Amino acid sequence: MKKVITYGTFDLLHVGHINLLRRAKELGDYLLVVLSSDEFNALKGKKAYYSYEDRKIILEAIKYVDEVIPEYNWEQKISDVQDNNIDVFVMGHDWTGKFDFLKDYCEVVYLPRTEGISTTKIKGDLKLENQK
Ligand code: C2G
Repeated sequence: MKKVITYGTFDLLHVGHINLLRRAKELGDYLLVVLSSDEFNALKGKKAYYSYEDRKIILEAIKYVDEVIPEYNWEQKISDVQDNNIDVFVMGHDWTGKFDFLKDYCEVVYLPRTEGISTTKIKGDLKLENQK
């Protein structure tokens, strides 16, 4: 069984996330999503709208996703790949090159991002909408 792993916050789920998850799953038979904890998001300077628990429930409902585990820090990726017998690591191409150190442990694939959508854009658009 070919196992794929990807990481992210996946807040305010949108079509960019779904495109990434669908294409990640297409690279294997099993997709493990490592979901940023609320504490780790604080480290990334992000505050998700939905809690970790809610973002996990939402991700687990997606047919491309087989398993969701927490991401607590930047350092856990090598052990995640080894402990879960991962064959392919996938991220959007905004991360190109950042995780090449994983090439010693698995295939590393950066996929094009979906243009025109992001959680930040959604929050910004809604803010403007509410100011009208
Ligand atoms: N993504 C995408 N297209 C978008 C928005 C996001 O392909 N329009 C991808 C990102 O490239 C990433 C995934 O969807 O691969 C999740 O995006 P975020 O939730 O923003 O994740 P991020 O904050 O980049 O966290 O350790 C790595 C970090 O946890 C990645």
